[in-house]
Amino acid sequence: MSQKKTSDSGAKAAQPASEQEQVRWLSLYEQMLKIRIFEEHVNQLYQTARMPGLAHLYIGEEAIAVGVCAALRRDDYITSTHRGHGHCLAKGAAVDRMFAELLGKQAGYCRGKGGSMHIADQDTGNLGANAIVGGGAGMATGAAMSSKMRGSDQVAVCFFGDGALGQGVLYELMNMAALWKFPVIYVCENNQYNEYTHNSETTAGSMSARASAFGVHAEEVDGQDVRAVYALAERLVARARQGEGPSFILCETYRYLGHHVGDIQRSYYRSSAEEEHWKANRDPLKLLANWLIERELADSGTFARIKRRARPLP
Ligand SMILES: Cc1ncc(C[n+]2csc(CCOP(=O)(O)OP(=O)(O)O)c2C)c(N)n1
Ligand SMILES: [Mg+2]
Repeated sequence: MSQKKTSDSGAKAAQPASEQEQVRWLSLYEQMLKIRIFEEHVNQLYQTARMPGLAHLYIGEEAIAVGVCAALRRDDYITSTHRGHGHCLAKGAAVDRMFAELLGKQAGYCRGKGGSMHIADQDTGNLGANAIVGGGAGMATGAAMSSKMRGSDQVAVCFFGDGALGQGVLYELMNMAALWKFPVIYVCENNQYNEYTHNSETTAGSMSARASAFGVHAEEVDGQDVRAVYALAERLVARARQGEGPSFILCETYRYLGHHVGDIQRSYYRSSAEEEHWKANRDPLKLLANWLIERELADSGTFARIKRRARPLP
């Protein structure tokens, strides 16, 4: 089975964007910004001791959730992770109910009983975040199996981190999904770290080859380039809907902040120079903004308007 590298969405970029494309890219920018601002607020809530427990922030990785979910319908399914706020928002969750859940309020998605790592929302096809690393794989594969048995054309997406590649259950499920051609897409968010350990110390061999070994179609993408993620996801979602079976996307990305909000002293496992490099050169919002400005599809006024709209709460 193939393992392709989709690192640049530039092929289309040389041509003038249609109005429809412009609207789409601006919408993706707005969704990424909404997630970023949401996460900054969550960090603030933690730092001011107003939020019970911890949260794992998605800042830096926004292009993956947004690019993939933009290729899905509302009735398609996702499963999420401990770092799941971005997935929930990108799939259509409401910001106020998300905050309510994080704050343990009755108005939250799980009546405040679940908190940051257990947000589920049936209305938007979100089968739930999961504190167990790799724990969403069974649910997503099962949802895809159900879709196939019901003769529906719904697709299921399973988001997980590179650390989940160490969970054996993932391989049992990929094997089953490949054999029975389930409409499931396994999206690996390779942010290089499993908690405080670089994955070079935990993960042997090729990540994509682990999927293709089971006959799961595997592709790699620059997870900071939302246009590339969207283009690839759209192609693989269409493939799954047409009954062509499961696929695996390896997204290269980086979390800007700590493993969780309390992880503020990180120098013992990674350098600030590394963090600064990603923020300065590989930021998904900056990359898309620069592309839009270069093509005269947006200017400072456009971004100011988007910023006003993207504020999580009025
Ligand atoms: C089965 C299981 N083992 C260990 C843990 C503790 N744990 C929480 S997050 C994490 C690392 C996850 O790394 P990765 O999957 O790469 O996700 P990331 O945090 O980088 O997004 C671990 C080991 C857990 N939650 N579940
Ligand atoms: Mg990781």
